[in-house]
Amino acid sequence: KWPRGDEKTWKEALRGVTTDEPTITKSIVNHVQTSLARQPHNLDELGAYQAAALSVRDNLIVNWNETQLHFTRKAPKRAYYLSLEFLMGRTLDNALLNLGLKNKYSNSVDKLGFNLEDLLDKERDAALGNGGLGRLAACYLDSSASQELPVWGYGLRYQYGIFQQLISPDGQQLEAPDPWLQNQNPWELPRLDVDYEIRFYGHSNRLENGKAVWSGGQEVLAIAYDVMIPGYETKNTNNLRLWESKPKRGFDLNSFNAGDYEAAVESSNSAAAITAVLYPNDHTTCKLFVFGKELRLKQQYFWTAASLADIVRRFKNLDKPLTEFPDYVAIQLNDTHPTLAIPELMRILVDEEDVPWDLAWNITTNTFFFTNHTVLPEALEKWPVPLMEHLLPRHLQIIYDINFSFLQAVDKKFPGDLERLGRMSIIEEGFPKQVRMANLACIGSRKVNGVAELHSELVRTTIMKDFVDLYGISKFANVTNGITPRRWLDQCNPGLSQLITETLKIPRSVWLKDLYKLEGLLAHAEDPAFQKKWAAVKQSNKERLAHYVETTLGATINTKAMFDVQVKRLHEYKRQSLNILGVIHRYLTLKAMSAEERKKVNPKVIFFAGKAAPGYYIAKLIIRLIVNVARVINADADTKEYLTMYFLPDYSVSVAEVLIPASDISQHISTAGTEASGTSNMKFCLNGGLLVGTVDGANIEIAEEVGETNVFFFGHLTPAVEGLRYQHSYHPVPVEQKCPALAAVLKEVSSGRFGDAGVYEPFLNTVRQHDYYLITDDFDSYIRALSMVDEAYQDRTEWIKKSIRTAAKMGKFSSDRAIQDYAQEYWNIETLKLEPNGA
Ligand code: RUG
Repeated sequence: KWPRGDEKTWKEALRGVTTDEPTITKSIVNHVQTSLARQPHNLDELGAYQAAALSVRDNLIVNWNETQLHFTRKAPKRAYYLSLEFLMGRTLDNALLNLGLKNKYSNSVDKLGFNLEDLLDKERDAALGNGGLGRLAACYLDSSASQELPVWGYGLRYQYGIFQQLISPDGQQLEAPDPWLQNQNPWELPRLDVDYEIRFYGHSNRLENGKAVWSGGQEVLAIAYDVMIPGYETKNTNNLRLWESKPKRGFDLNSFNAGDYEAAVESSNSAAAITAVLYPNDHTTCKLFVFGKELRLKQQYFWTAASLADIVRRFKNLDKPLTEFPDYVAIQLNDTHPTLAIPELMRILVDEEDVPWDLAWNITTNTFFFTNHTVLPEALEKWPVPLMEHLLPRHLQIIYDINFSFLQAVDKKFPGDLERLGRMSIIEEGFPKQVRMANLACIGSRKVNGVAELHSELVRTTIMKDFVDLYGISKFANVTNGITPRRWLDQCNPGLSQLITETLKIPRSVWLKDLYKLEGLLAHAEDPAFQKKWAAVKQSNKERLAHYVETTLGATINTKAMFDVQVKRLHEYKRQSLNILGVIHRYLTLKAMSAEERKKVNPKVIFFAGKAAPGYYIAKLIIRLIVNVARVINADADTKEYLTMYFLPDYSVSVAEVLIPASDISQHISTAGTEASGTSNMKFCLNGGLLVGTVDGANIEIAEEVGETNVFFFGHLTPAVEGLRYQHSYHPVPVEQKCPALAAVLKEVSSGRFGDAGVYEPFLNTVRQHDYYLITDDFDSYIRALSMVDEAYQDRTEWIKKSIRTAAKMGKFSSDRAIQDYAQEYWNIETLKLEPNGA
C-alpha cells in the first residue's frame, strides 16, 4: 500500500538516477546556480568540482535510499564492520566508475569548459586512517557493496584526519593539521535526527542478578553522518555511518548566567574534542606515543556505544526476541580498537533489556568476530584499570565478571595451572593493573582471524596459543587480506585496464568482478606485440609519476631508469632503514667504479614515501637520513645518471594511485614474522610491478600464486628470528666483523658525508647495538637480491613477461574474495540485490 498522498503524483515526481548527458549537464549547472550560488563568470575549478560532485551525490542518494528501504523491507541478517579508521581517499572518480557514468560526466564537464581529470584533482582525500588497516576497511566496504551484501561500516567522523606531512629543508618531518572538512564535504549526509546519548564517568551501583545502574558523570551526543558506498555496476549502495560528538546541551546556562563564560563553554568543548582528531599512532599503544590516553579510550567507547545503540535499535524494529540477535546481526571487530563493544552489548542486554547474564553472554559471543592485525607486542592494546574504572565504571565491573567466569572455565580444563591463568586473564597484574583488550576480544568473539596465512599461524602459536588450547583450533582461522581492483587497477591505471579488456576480449566489468579472469593474460605473455603494449602502459605511468615529481619537487626524472619504490608508514620493523643503507651501499659502489664500469650499471630511481608517528624519534631520523642522502646523491655528477632518489612528502591514497602503477619493483622488506600481511604488495603486483621482499606476510602467498621465480626473496625466515635476537643480546658480534659492507656504510653516515655528523647516531646505534630488526643479519642477502633484480632487468623481454605473469595471478588478492570469505565463513550473510526497478 502506498504510504501517503497520491501515488501517481509521487511516482511521477520521484527521480531515478540521471544517466543521459543533457540531464547530467543540467544537474551540474543547477548545482552551480543554486547549491553554490555561483555564476559561469566566477566559477573556478574547485566550484566546478563541487557542482559535479553534488550532481553525482544526487545519483548516489537515489540508489542509497532505495537500497536502505529494500534492506529494511527484506530484513536480512546484516554484518557491521567496526573500524576506528576508514582510509577512503577520494570519492568522485570511484563513484563515477562504479555508477558507470564517467564518460558522460566527462563530456558534460567538457561542454561546460572544464576538464574532468583536473576537477578530480581538486578533491581532498578523506584520510581518516593511518595506513593498511584503514585502507583495508575501505576496500572491504567497496567489495561488500559491489557484491550486494548487507554490510554497514561504523567509524568516527574526525574533524582532522591524518596530519599533513611537510619536510623541512634539512629533512625533518613537520606535521600540520589536515582540515579535510574545510570545504563542504559532498559525500556525507548529516543525519541530525539520528543521535544517541553517551555517558562517561559517574558511578555504577550493582543490583541483584548481575545488573547495575550506571548514572552521573558526563553525557555527550553522538550524531550520525552517513557516507554512501556505491557498489560497482549495481544499484546497491551501502552505508558507512560516522559519528560526530556534540555537547548534549549547548553550554552550561548556570555558569553563563553567573558570567563565567569560560566554564559555560568548557563542557561543550570537551564533548566536541572526542571526535576532533585521528590518533596518528600506528602500531603502538605505548604511553610514550598515545598522549592523552584518556581521550583515545573515550573515542573508542563513544564510537562503540553509539554504533551498538544504533544496531540494537535497528534490530528491535524487527520485533524479534533478543535471543535471535545473532541470527540478524554479525559484528566484525577490526583489531582490538572496538573491543569495548563486547562489554557494552552485555550492559545493554543485562542492565537495559533485563536479559539474564548467561543468556546475554551467549548472545554476545555469537555476535562478535575479531580480526587481529599484528603480533608485535607493543601494538597489543592494554588500558590501565584505574583509567577504565574512572571513565567506564560499569564496563570495568562487566569485564571483571566476564573474567571471573572465564578463569573458572580455564581452571576447570587446566586445574591448578596458575601461570596459564595469569597469562590468559583479561586483567594483567602490575602497577597499575591493565585490561588486555586482545584477550577480551578473543573471549567475547565467535571466531578470531589473522590476515595472511603466516600471520594467522603466528597468532595461533604465539599470542593466542593458550586460547587455542582452551577453545580448540577451529575458533582461529585465516582470511588473507585483499584489495579492490576497482580503485587499485581500473581507476589508478586506466591504460592497463583498457589493455586487459582488449586482450581478454571480455567486458571490463566481468574481470573486475572476477579477478581470477586475469589468468587469461598468461596466454599472451609470450606475444611480442602484447609485451610491447604492456611495456608502453608502464612507460606512460612512469611519465605520469615523473610529471607529479616535477610539479611537487621540481625535479626532472629519467623515466628510462628502473623505478624502485618503498611506500608505507615509517616503522623500524618495516625496515626503510635497510633500504636507505642499501642505497648508500649502491652509491659507494658506484663511486668506486670507473666511468666505463658505471656505463654497465642499470640506472635506477628510488622513491620513498610515508609518514612517521609524530613522537617516533627513530622513524623521523630515518626520514631525515633519506632526505639528506637524496640531496647528496642527486647532486653528484659522477653518479646521478645511474642513481637518484626522492622522498615524496605527504603520502596518501591519491599519491599511491600515481606511484603504484609506475613502479618496476617495490620493496616489502620487514623482518620476517613482523608484517601481518601488507596490502600495498598486492597493489604493486596487480599493476605489473615485481617485488623484492622478505618471506613475510602476504609476500609468501603472492609468491605461491605468481611463482617464486617472479619474486626476489631474501633474508632470514621467521623461525630463525628469535635465535638471532638472542645471539645479539648474549653473544654480540661487532658489525665490522659480521657484515663489513654494512659497517662501511654506517661509517660513512657517521662521518658526516650526508651532513649532520652525529645526528644519526641514535639510529645507527640501534643497528650497531641490539639490532632488534636484524639489519646486520639480512644486509648481505638483501644486497644480493638487489643485484639479481638488476640482472633480471637487463633482459627487458623476460622482465615484461614476469610482470605480465605477476599481474595475471593476482585473482586471489581481490577484496571480493576476502569479503566472500567473511560473509560465508564468519557472518553467515547473503547477497541481497536491489533490482534496477527497485524490487
Ligand atoms: O601492519 C598491518 C599490515 O600488515 C596489514 O596488512 C594491515 C591490514 O590488515 O594492518 C596493518 N596494521 C596492524 N595496522 N595497524 C595494526 C596494528 O594495530
